[in-house]
Amino acid sequence: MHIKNSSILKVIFAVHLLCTGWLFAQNDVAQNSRIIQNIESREKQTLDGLWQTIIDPLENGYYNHQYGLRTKKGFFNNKKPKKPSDLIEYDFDSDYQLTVPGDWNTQMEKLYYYEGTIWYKRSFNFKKQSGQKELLYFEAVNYHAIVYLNGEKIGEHKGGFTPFQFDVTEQLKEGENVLIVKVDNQRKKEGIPTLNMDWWNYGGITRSVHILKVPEQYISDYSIQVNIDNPKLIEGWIKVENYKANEKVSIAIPELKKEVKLTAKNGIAEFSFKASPKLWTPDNPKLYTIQISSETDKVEDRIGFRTIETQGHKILLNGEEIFLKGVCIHEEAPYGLGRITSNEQNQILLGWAKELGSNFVRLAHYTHNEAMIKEAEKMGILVWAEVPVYWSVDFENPETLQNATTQLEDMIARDKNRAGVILWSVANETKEIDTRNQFLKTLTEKARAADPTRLITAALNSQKKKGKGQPVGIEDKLGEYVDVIGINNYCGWYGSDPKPCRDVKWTNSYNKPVIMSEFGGGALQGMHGEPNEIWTEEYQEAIYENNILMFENIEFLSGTAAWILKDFRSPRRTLRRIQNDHNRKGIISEHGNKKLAFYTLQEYYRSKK
Ligand code: GCB
Repeated sequence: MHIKNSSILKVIFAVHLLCTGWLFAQNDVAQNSRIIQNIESREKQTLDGLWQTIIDPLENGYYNHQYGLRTKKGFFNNKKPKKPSDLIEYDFDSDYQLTVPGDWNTQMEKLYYYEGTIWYKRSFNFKKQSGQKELLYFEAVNYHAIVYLNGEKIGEHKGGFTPFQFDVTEQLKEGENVLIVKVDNQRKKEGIPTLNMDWWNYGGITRSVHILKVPEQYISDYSIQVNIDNPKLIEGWIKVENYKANEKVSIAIPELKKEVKLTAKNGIAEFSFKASPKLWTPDNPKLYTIQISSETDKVEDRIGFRTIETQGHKILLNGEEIFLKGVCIHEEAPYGLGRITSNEQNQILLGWAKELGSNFVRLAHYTHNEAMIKEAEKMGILVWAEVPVYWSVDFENPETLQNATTQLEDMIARDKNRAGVILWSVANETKEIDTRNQFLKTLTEKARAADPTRLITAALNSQKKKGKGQPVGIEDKLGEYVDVIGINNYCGWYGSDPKPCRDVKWTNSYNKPVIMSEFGGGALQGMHGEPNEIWTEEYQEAIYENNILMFENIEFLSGTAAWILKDFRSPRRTLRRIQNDHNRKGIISEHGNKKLAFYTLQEYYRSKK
């Protein structure tokens, strides 16, 4: 859809939204996020560091022998023997320790393949302050977290890659507090992701945990960007939690000499004002300091302004056509393994993407850490952000849809102010069946309702060859619902030799841009041979050379994202002498060594306008 000038489509869409009740929900969803915006600018107490843990594969600390829920004997009570004859069959304090943030699989050899429950316990001192609220904020826990503070259950969360928070003002005590989290990363049919995937199911409290300190009336959320039709208008809203009637708020952009005073009605102040910011581009990723204040609170952010839209087969950034020169990234640490735990690791991965000549990354296959998105934005790299609706999801299950929707909305809520993010992806390689079409249609609608300003996409692999020597056709029904079509296509790897790829032609049933959202093949870094010898760097290089020739023949192509920047761990990849539990399609090895294909793609991206 050409977002800017398609007024007829807009009217049809609005009527459709009205009929389905979405239009009324639009602002609610966008302004009703479950998490506070911009934790970076908040005063906080960190709960990172060593936690005491108990490995509990049978969930013995949660269920009794009859599989009833435990009460008094639950591990969440953190009981200690009071007299010598007391029988208590667990003790956090003499058990293993694990570091937070971090996955458990790479911290202890015996947890390498572990999927199940581990209990985490952290004691900490806290100083209460009157007039202050405390929010317990988890940046991510994979997958199911049940959280107890001082023996009381305060909530639970499912989904391994999005943040969640609890207001713990009531439960938090002056002095010592005990926080216990049951973390379970067992794969479930109804989960998002589901049972089957091609990455390591790293378990644990994988990202940081904080206690955020906010005033009683606080700025919980805001949205700020230029109008998508008019970049000389800055607009958005500010939300105050526990607001007073007619709370005074303001927004200032000192560099533009702008300060706008507002009154929040029912806690929300909407704004729209004229300004002429320098627009954010990959070559000049300009960010402005923004100050938002209420009567009792203040936050600061760094914001970029840009427009993004489609026009036929083109993607336009600030009104100008852009070709997305990209690479896919898993959130796995460079030079080593396991989940990313520091911003330096984000910087290394994105630095490699830059060196490749990329202006774009696909952050596969789930929501990456917030610092990664911010870092990409600072470096001038456009972002495709994604939820783990991957392969064989339980499309008939309404709970699964609810879970996917929550993950999508939470991702959008967290990153909606990032100019670098241009695409929300709702799915990867799902089977073209009616239940999936309905499920993903709903997700595209939810994404659009939460954020009508960005493009919606999905990575498809349903393209079909129409016969020998015939073109490959993009006809998937989902093409109707997305703005940009992602195509995963392994020409030269799965089922064909590299050479014929150069002659493959494509057709597109939709007047929409297409991104080749995955392509490539495997190679063991350092293994050399003939270009027809599988697993050699030369074979992988031949795949890249021939795919690049094919790309030049696809006139509706508006971007490519190679699979993948770095070799990553996957238990699907069992071939011991080559894979050794790694997907070898990286153009860089897990040790940071570049393969030949890196330079082939670099040459293409450096020459491509
Ligand atoms: C795909 C998937 C990706 C896999 C990749 C592969 O199509 O989207 O998650 O890792 O293929 O290596 O086969």
